Amino acid sequence: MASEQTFIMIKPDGVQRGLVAPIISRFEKRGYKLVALKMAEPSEQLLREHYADLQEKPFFPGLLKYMRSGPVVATVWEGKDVVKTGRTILGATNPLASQPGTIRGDFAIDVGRNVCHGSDSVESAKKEISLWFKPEEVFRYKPATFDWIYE
Ligand code: YYY
Ligand code: MG
Repeated sequence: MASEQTFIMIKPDGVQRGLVAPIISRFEKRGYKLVALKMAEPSEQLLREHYADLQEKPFFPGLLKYMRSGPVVATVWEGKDVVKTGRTILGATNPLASQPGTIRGDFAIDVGRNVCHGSDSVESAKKEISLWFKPEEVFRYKPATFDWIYE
């Protein structure tokens, strides 16, 4: 099986609101494998690279301020179709448009406080993982549950 990876981040509001465990738990329970995790206070430079495609947007200064308002928890998850399914687990960018049962649909209201980030494509996942983690911080292992999750 091709081992796809995605970058999932709990944003400062998610950390402050005690949502680290519930967010991680949804990925674990679904069957995805945690391969990297750390708390960080991202620099402005890192965030400008992370959100490079949004630099010209009117909300960018507010996004930068929000993302630098406290520590975040950065994670990498691995498994079948994890990039697309990860986005489904998070919900829509605007929490008010997110279905109940998704993280944003259950835990958030405003788009500028949407508690989590997830890579939007396999290509951006690769870019984001290499931006936030050194290669040796991303682990390789076979979980004991593997054959109970994949046929
Ligand atoms: O990938 P995702 O986080 O769902 O949305 P993006 O379009 O990449 O925007 C990144 C980030 O920017 C979003 O999670 C909140 C913020 N944002 C905003 O504050 N106002 C908007 N109108 C759009 C996005
Ligand atoms: Mg995005």
